[in-house]
Amino acid sequence: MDFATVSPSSDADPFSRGFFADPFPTHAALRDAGPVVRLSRYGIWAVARYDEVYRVLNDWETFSSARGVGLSDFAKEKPWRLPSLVLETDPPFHDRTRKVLNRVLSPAAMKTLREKFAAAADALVDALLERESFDAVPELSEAFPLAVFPDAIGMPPGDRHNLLPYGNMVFNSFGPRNDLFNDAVRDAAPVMAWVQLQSQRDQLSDDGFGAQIHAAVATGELTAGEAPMVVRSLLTAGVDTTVSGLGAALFCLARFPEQFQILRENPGLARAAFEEAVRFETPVQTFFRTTTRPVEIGGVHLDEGEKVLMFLGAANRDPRKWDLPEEYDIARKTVGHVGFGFGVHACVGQLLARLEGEVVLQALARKVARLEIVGAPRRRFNNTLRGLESLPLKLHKVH
Ligand code: OVV
Repeated sequence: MDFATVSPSSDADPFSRGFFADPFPTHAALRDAGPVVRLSRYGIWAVARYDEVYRVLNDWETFSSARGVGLSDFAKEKPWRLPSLVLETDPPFHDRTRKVLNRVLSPAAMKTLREKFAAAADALVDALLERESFDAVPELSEAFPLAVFPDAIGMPPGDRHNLLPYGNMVFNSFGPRNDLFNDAVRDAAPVMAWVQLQSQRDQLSDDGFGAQIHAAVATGELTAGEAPMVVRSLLTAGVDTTVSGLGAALFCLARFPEQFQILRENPGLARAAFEEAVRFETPVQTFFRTTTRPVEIGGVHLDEGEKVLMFLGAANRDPRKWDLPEEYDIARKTVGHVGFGFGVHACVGQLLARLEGEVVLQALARKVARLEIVGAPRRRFNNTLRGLESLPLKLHKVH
């Protein structure tokens, strides 16, 4: 293709507070502008329609992760942290670390955790039912992952709260060097050192995910240097994401009370209700890829070495793909949503995330008559994650 193609362009800033407060009109405009759109502010390409997001996710040979899945191109800029051995790699190198994580986070592994997680969810909801009202972000959507996930990893007690600012930092770092990025990484050194220490074998119990990752050194699957880095990936990707996912589910069920009543009548829909919240709110809103060759998307030519921004949240509400995408409907067939990505990099922790979501929503479905929002919810702004800072809530008891 050596003829000029006029490609759609947008001056939208998808990393601004105005956008984060209400991304949906811009999502619609980007989808309607064309299958691929130039974002003039950043000199990058973007895909916001379902079909193109799906295509980019599923073609790792053309759309590489090894040059970083944020705006920064590792071929041109030094990464701000040591690149992840799973997120920021391509096959075949990627598949070695991925294989270990697939095993550690397998369906069989989830089975061993279910009872413990369900008991923790029941206890937390029971305690919150005794309260007049509470802030569901710190006291439920953050408290639950912090109560179960560090134990599942086998982390030592104490300091576990550091996981939240650490995740916030890393997810901000995928964006441009705006104030969110700069504020998040300003005091990064101590928390980075803390995470590195937590990732060492001698810090971890003998029976958690951490020890299981380190065991892959003995089998020759990982080197001794790689194992702590793979543990780091769990510590990075495992908390803020599920916090945002649980917050999304609570916010949905509180705003759509008829859906909560459907869930109460059939607590077996808890997993579906969580999944639909992941589609509807899309906790991880965006990731980038970098083109490894010249490629055409919908008649538009992209050069090699171009950053492509995938709007996962826009794809999950694309009316070309979904019926009534703006409705939270726990009976919807959500199969195919891209809230956990797709392809070789699809969320490796998605079974754990679903387990957490399921047990919390089951506890609510069985114990709570109604969720009432008792104050103004506030958004938390992050370059990658969509979530809440505050959700004042009251749980009404079943009588
Ligand atoms: C999916 C994800 C998000 C953030 C960090 C990582 C992975 C990692 O592997 O470090």
